[in-house]
Amino acid sequence: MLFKSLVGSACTLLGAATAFKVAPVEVKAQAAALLHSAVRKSSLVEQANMKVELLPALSDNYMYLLIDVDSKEAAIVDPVEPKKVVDAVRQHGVRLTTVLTTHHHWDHAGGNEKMLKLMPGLRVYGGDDRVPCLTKKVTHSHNFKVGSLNVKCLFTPCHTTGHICYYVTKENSTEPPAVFTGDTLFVAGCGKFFEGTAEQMYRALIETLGRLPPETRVYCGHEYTVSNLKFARHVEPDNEIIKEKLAWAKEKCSNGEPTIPSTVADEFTFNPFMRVKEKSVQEHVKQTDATETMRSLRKEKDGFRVPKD
Ligand SMILES: N[C@@H](CCC(=O)N[C@@H](CS)C(=O)NCC(=O)O)C(=O)O
Ligand SMILES: [Zn+2]
Repeated sequence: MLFKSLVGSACTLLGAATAFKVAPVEVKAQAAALLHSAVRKSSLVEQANMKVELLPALSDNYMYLLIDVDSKEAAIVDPVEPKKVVDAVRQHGVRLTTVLTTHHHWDHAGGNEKMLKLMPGLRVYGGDDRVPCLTKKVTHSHNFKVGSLNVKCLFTPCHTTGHICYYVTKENSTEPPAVFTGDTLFVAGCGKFFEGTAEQMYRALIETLGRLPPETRVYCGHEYTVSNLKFARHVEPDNEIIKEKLAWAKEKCSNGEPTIPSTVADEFTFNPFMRVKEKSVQEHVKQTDATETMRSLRKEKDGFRVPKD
Protein backbone atom coordinates (compact mmCIF):
# COMPACT_ATOMS: atom_id res chain seq x y z
CA MET A 1 0.00 0.00 0.00
CA LEU A 2 2.79 2.38 1.01
CA PHE A 3 4.64 1.24 -2.11
CA LYS A 4 1.62 1.84 -4.32
CA SER A 5 0.85 5.28 -2.99
CA LEU A 6 4.47 6.39 -3.22
CA VAL A 7 4.86 5.07 -6.73
CA GLY A 8 1.72 6.96 -7.57
CA SER A 9 3.12 10.13 -6.11
CA ALA A 10 6.32 9.71 -8.13
CA CYS A 11 4.13 11.12 -10.88
CA THR A 12 4.04 14.50 -9.12
CA LEU A 13 6.82 16.13 -7.15
CA LEU A 14 4.11 18.01 -5.32
CA GLY A 15 2.65 14.81 -3.91
CA ALA A 16 6.11 13.71 -2.91
CA ALA A 17 6.87 16.95 -1.12
CA THR A 18 3.67 16.61 0.91
CA ALA A 19 4.59 13.03 1.84
CA PHE A 20 8.06 14.14 2.99
CA LYS A 21 6.75 16.86 5.28
CA VAL A 22 4.92 14.40 7.54
CA ALA A 23 7.28 11.42 7.26
CA PRO A 24 9.80 10.46 10.02
CA VAL A 25 13.47 10.15 9.01
CA GLU A 26 13.56 6.40 8.06
CA VAL A 27 10.32 6.63 6.15
CA LYS A 28 11.75 9.68 4.39
CA ALA A 29 14.74 7.62 3.22
CA GLN A 30 12.48 4.79 2.08
CA ALA A 31 10.27 7.25 0.28
CA ALA A 32 13.28 8.82 -1.44
CA ALA A 33 14.42 5.37 -2.59
CA LEU A 34 10.96 4.47 -3.85
CA LEU A 35 10.57 7.78 -5.59
CA HIS A 36 13.82 7.23 -7.45
CA SER A 37 13.47 6.10 -11.03
CA ALA A 38 14.32 2.49 -10.07
CA VAL A 39 10.62 1.91 -9.36
CA ARG A 40 9.63 3.33 -12.70
CA LYS A 41 9.81 0.71 -15.43
CA SER A 42 11.52 1.27 -18.76
CA SER A 43 9.51 0.28 -21.81
CA LEU A 44 9.99 -0.24 -25.51
CA VAL A 45 7.87 1.12 -28.36
CA GLU A 46 8.64 -1.05 -31.38
CA GLN A 47 7.91 -0.25 -35.01
CA ALA A 48 9.38 -1.93 -38.10
CA ASN A 49 11.40 1.22 -38.90
CA MET A 50 12.33 2.59 -35.47
CA LYS A 51 12.38 1.59 -31.82
CA VAL A 52 12.11 3.96 -28.88
CA GLU A 53 13.18 2.76 -25.46
CA LEU A 54 11.81 4.90 -22.64
CA LEU A 55 14.43 5.19 -19.90
CA PRO A 56 13.14 6.75 -16.67
CA ALA A 57 15.68 9.05 -15.00
CA LEU A 58 15.83 11.12 -11.78
CA SER A 59 12.40 11.30 -10.13
CA ASP A 60 10.21 11.99 -13.15
CA ASN A 61 12.40 12.64 -16.21
CA TYR A 62 12.63 10.47 -19.33
CA MET A 63 15.62 9.77 -21.54
CA TYR A 64 14.79 8.16 -24.89
CA LEU A 65 16.98 5.76 -26.84
CA LEU A 66 16.00 6.14 -30.50
CA ILE A 67 17.07 3.21 -32.68
CA ASP A 68 17.14 3.02 -36.47
CA VAL A 69 16.21 -0.63 -37.05
CA ASP A 70 17.87 -0.83 -40.51
CA SER A 71 21.36 0.37 -39.53
CA LYS A 72 21.28 -0.26 -35.75
CA GLU A 73 22.50 3.32 -35.30
CA ALA A 74 21.02 5.09 -32.26
CA ALA A 75 20.55 8.50 -30.66
CA ILE A 76 19.83 9.37 -27.05
CA VAL A 77 17.54 12.22 -26.02
CA ASP A 78 18.56 14.13 -22.85
CA PRO A 79 20.94 11.55 -21.28
CA VAL A 80 20.92 12.88 -17.72
CA GLU A 81 21.86 9.44 -16.31
CA PRO A 82 24.57 8.25 -18.75
CA LYS A 83 25.28 4.88 -17.08
CA LYS A 84 21.72 3.77 -17.72
CA VAL A 85 22.16 4.81 -21.34
CA VAL A 86 25.34 2.74 -21.72
CA ASP A 87 23.50 -0.32 -20.31
CA ALA A 88 20.58 0.13 -22.70
CA VAL A 89 22.90 0.61 -25.69
CA ARG A 90 24.68 -2.66 -24.79
CA GLN A 91 21.41 -4.54 -24.30
CA HIS A 92 20.15 -3.53 -27.72
CA GLY A 93 23.51 -4.10 -29.41
CA VAL A 94 23.30 -0.74 -31.21
CA ARG A 95 25.87 1.92 -32.16
CA LEU A 96 25.20 5.18 -30.32
CA THR A 97 26.36 8.13 -32.41
CA THR A 98 24.21 11.06 -31.35
CA VAL A 99 22.96 13.06 -28.38
CA LEU A 100 19.77 15.09 -28.91
CA THR A 101 19.52 17.81 -26.26
CA THR A 102 16.15 19.51 -25.94
CA HIS A 103 17.34 22.36 -23.70
CA HIS A 104 20.13 23.41 -21.34
CA HIS A 105 18.46 22.74 -17.96
CA TRP A 106 20.46 20.37 -15.74
CA ASP A 107 17.77 17.68 -15.61
CA HIS A 108 18.06 17.36 -19.42
CA ALA A 109 21.60 18.43 -20.39
CA GLY A 110 23.38 17.78 -17.08
CA GLY A 111 24.60 14.32 -18.16
CA ASN A 112 26.21 15.36 -21.45
CA GLU A 113 29.73 15.68 -20.10
CA LYS A 114 29.71 12.24 -18.44
CA MET A 115 28.00 10.73 -21.48
CA LEU A 116 30.88 11.95 -23.66
CA LYS A 117 33.44 10.62 -21.18
CA LEU A 118 31.80 7.18 -21.28
CA MET A 119 31.36 7.23 -25.07
CA PRO A 120 33.80 9.68 -26.69
CA GLY A 121 33.10 11.01 -30.17
CA LEU A 122 29.33 11.40 -29.91
CA ARG A 123 27.73 14.22 -31.92
CA VAL A 124 25.82 16.54 -29.57
CA TYR A 125 22.92 18.52 -31.03
CA GLY A 126 21.13 21.39 -29.28
CA GLY A 127 19.83 24.89 -29.85
CA ASP A 128 21.54 26.76 -27.05
CA ASP A 129 25.17 27.70 -26.26
CA ARG A 130 24.44 26.77 -22.63
CA VAL A 131 24.20 23.06 -23.59
CA PRO A 132 27.40 21.34 -22.38
CA CYS A 133 29.59 19.59 -25.01
CA LEU A 134 27.54 20.95 -27.93
CA THR A 135 29.14 19.94 -31.25
CA LYS A 136 26.35 21.19 -33.54
CA LYS A 137 24.14 24.17 -32.74
CA VAL A 138 20.89 23.81 -34.66
CA THR A 139 18.00 26.09 -35.60
CA HIS A 140 14.49 25.60 -36.95
CA SER A 141 14.17 23.10 -39.84
CA HIS A 142 17.76 21.90 -39.55
CA ASN A 143 17.76 18.27 -40.82
CA PHE A 144 20.14 15.42 -40.18
CA LYS A 145 20.19 11.62 -40.16
CA VAL A 146 20.45 8.96 -37.52
CA GLY A 147 21.12 5.95 -39.74
CA SER A 148 18.22 5.94 -42.19
CA LEU A 149 15.95 8.04 -39.95
CA ASN A 150 15.43 11.73 -40.72
CA VAL A 151 15.55 14.12 -37.79
CA LYS A 152 14.10 17.59 -38.20
CA CYS A 153 14.75 20.25 -35.54
CA LEU A 154 11.75 22.31 -34.44
CA PHE A 155 12.65 25.55 -32.66
CA THR A 156 10.17 25.99 -29.79
CA PRO A 157 11.44 28.83 -27.56
CA CYS A 158 9.51 29.70 -24.38
CA HIS A 159 10.45 27.29 -21.56
CA THR A 160 14.00 28.32 -22.51
CA THR A 161 15.12 30.59 -25.35
CA GLY A 162 16.98 27.76 -27.11
CA HIS A 163 14.51 24.89 -26.77
CA ILE A 164 14.48 22.37 -29.63
CA CYS A 165 12.03 19.52 -30.31
CA TYR A 166 13.17 16.68 -32.56
CA TYR A 167 10.78 15.29 -35.19
CA VAL A 168 11.74 11.86 -36.53
CA THR A 169 10.47 10.29 -39.75
CA LYS A 170 11.42 7.47 -42.07
CA GLU A 171 11.00 7.87 -45.82
CA ASN A 172 8.19 5.87 -47.46
CA SER A 173 7.04 4.49 -44.11
CA THR A 174 3.37 4.03 -43.24
CA GLU A 175 4.20 3.96 -39.53
CA PRO A 176 3.71 6.99 -37.27
CA PRO A 177 6.55 9.52 -36.89
CA ALA A 178 7.88 10.47 -33.44
CA VAL A 179 8.49 13.84 -31.81
CA PHE A 180 10.65 14.41 -28.73
CA THR A 181 9.19 17.47 -27.06
CA GLY A 182 11.39 18.01 -23.97
CA ASP A 183 9.77 20.60 -21.70
CA THR A 184 7.67 22.29 -24.40
CA LEU A 185 4.76 19.85 -24.69
CA PHE A 186 3.94 17.35 -21.94
CA VAL A 187 1.14 14.81 -22.01
CA ALA A 188 -1.84 17.02 -21.04
CA GLY A 189 0.37 20.02 -20.24
CA CYS A 190 3.24 22.28 -21.25
CA GLY A 191 6.45 23.66 -19.78
CA LYS A 192 6.64 26.75 -17.61
CA PHE A 193 7.34 29.99 -19.49
CA PHE A 194 10.74 30.56 -17.83
CA GLU A 195 12.30 32.46 -20.75
CA GLY A 196 9.39 33.22 -23.03
CA THR A 197 5.86 34.40 -23.61
CA ALA A 198 2.35 33.07 -24.23
CA GLU A 199 2.72 34.10 -27.89
CA GLN A 200 5.76 31.84 -28.21
CA MET A 201 4.08 28.88 -26.50
CA TYR A 202 1.03 29.32 -28.75
CA ARG A 203 3.33 29.19 -31.79
CA ALA A 204 5.17 26.14 -30.42
CA LEU A 205 2.11 24.11 -29.45
CA ILE A 206 -0.48 25.08 -32.01
CA GLU A 207 1.49 26.17 -35.06
CA THR A 208 4.59 23.98 -34.86
CA LEU A 209 3.80 20.77 -32.94
CA GLY A 210 0.05 20.95 -33.58
CA ARG A 211 0.58 20.86 -37.35
CA LEU A 212 2.58 17.62 -37.31
CA PRO A 213 0.67 14.59 -38.61
CA PRO A 214 -2.04 13.76 -36.03
CA GLU A 215 -0.73 10.22 -35.52
CA THR A 216 2.76 11.50 -34.53
CA ARG A 217 3.81 9.90 -31.27
CA VAL A 218 4.70 12.41 -28.55
CA TYR A 219 7.64 11.60 -26.25
CA CYS A 220 7.99 14.32 -23.61
CA GLY A 221 10.62 15.19 -21.00
CA HIS A 222 8.71 14.35 -17.80
CA GLU A 223 6.11 12.02 -16.33
CA TYR A 224 3.66 14.76 -15.26
CA THR A 225 0.54 13.23 -16.82
CA VAL A 226 -1.49 12.65 -13.66
CA SER A 227 -0.97 16.12 -12.18
CA ASN A 228 -1.47 17.71 -15.60
CA LEU A 229 -4.78 15.89 -16.07
CA LYS A 230 -5.97 17.02 -12.64
CA PHE A 231 -5.45 20.59 -13.82
CA ALA A 232 -7.15 19.75 -17.15
CA ARG A 233 -10.15 18.37 -15.22
CA HIS A 234 -10.27 21.58 -13.17
CA VAL A 235 -10.35 23.60 -16.43
CA GLU A 236 -12.95 21.38 -18.18
CA PRO A 237 -14.92 19.47 -15.53
CA ASP A 238 -17.37 18.14 -18.15
CA ASN A 239 -14.74 16.73 -20.52
CA GLU A 240 -15.22 12.94 -20.34
CA ILE A 241 -12.00 12.23 -22.28
CA ILE A 242 -10.00 13.94 -19.52
CA LYS A 243 -11.68 11.84 -16.82
CA GLU A 244 -11.02 8.60 -18.71
CA LYS A 245 -7.42 9.51 -19.46
CA LEU A 246 -6.84 10.44 -15.80
CA ALA A 247 -8.19 7.08 -14.55
CA TRP A 248 -5.95 5.32 -17.10
CA ALA A 249 -2.88 7.41 -16.17
CA LYS A 250 -3.33 6.80 -12.42
CA GLU A 251 -3.47 3.05 -13.06
CA LYS A 252 -0.33 3.16 -15.22
CA CYS A 253 1.61 5.22 -12.68
CA SER A 254 0.59 3.01 -9.75
CA ASN A 255 2.13 0.07 -11.67
CA GLY A 256 5.32 2.07 -12.34
CA GLU A 257 4.46 2.15 -16.05
CA PRO A 258 4.87 5.17 -18.33
CA THR A 259 1.92 7.16 -19.70
CA ILE A 260 4.05 8.02 -22.72
CA PRO A 261 3.78 8.23 -25.70
CA SER A 262 0.59 10.07 -26.54
CA THR A 263 -0.19 11.42 -30.01
CA VAL A 264 -0.65 14.92 -31.42
CA ALA A 265 -4.32 14.11 -32.15
CA ASP A 266 -4.92 12.92 -28.58
CA GLU A 267 -3.34 16.03 -27.08
CA PHE A 268 -5.98 18.15 -28.83
CA THR A 269 -8.67 16.21 -26.92
CA PHE A 270 -7.40 16.55 -23.34
CA ASN A 271 -4.52 19.05 -23.11
CA PRO A 272 -5.90 22.49 -22.06
CA PHE A 273 -2.84 24.26 -23.53
CA MET A 274 -3.56 22.63 -26.92
CA ARG A 275 -7.26 23.47 -26.54
CA VAL A 276 -6.91 27.26 -26.17
CA LYS A 277 -9.25 27.80 -29.15
CA GLU A 278 -12.07 25.82 -27.48
CA LYS A 279 -14.97 27.78 -25.99
CA SER A 280 -15.04 25.64 -22.83
CA VAL A 281 -11.36 26.42 -22.08
CA GLN A 282 -11.67 30.13 -22.95
CA GLU A 283 -14.74 30.47 -20.74
CA HIS A 284 -12.88 28.95 -17.78
CA VAL A 285 -10.27 31.75 -17.85
CA LYS A 286 -12.79 34.39 -19.01
CA GLN A 287 -10.95 35.10 -22.27
CA THR A 288 -12.02 35.15 -25.91
CA ASP A 289 -8.59 35.07 -27.55
CA ALA A 290 -6.47 31.91 -27.84
CA THR A 291 -3.14 33.53 -26.88
CA GLU A 292 -4.67 35.31 -23.89
CA THR A 293 -6.18 31.97 -22.89
CA MET A 294 -2.70 30.43 -23.07
CA ARG A 295 -1.33 33.22 -20.83
CA SER A 296 -4.13 32.89 -18.27
CA LEU A 297 -3.96 29.09 -18.17
CA ARG A 298 -0.22 29.09 -17.53
CA LYS A 299 -0.61 31.67 -14.75
CA GLU A 300 -3.35 29.62 -13.16
CA LYS A 301 -1.41 26.36 -13.39
CA ASP A 302 1.70 27.99 -11.85
CA GLY A 303 -0.35 28.53 -8.69
CA PHE A 304 -2.49 25.38 -8.91
CA ARG A 305 -2.54 23.09 -5.87
CA VAL A 306 -2.79 19.56 -7.27
CA PRO A 307 -5.57 17.71 -5.43
CA LYS A 308 -4.87 14.24 -3.95
CA ASP A 309 -7.49 12.49 -6.11
N1 LIG B 1 4.78 21.07 -11.40
C1 LIG B 1 5.98 20.31 -11.63
C2 LIG B 1 7.11 20.95 -10.82
C3 LIG B 1 8.46 20.86 -11.46
C4 LIG B 1 8.65 21.87 -12.62
O1 LIG B 1 8.57 23.10 -12.45
N2 LIG B 1 8.92 21.33 -13.80
C5 LIG B 1 9.17 22.13 -14.99
C6 LIG B 1 10.03 21.29 -15.96
S1 LIG B 1 11.60 20.77 -15.28
C7 LIG B 1 7.89 22.52 -15.72
O2 LIG B 1 7.98 23.22 -16.70
N3 LIG B 1 6.73 22.02 -15.28
C8 LIG B 1 5.47 22.29 -15.94
C9 LIG B 1 4.32 22.47 -14.98
O3 LIG B 1 4.54 22.51 -13.77
O4 LIG B 1 3.20 22.62 -15.48
C10 LIG B 1 5.60 18.88 -11.25
O5 LIG B 1 4.49 18.47 -11.61
O6 LIG B 1 6.34 18.13 -10.66
ZN1 LIG C 1 12.67 19.48 -17.05
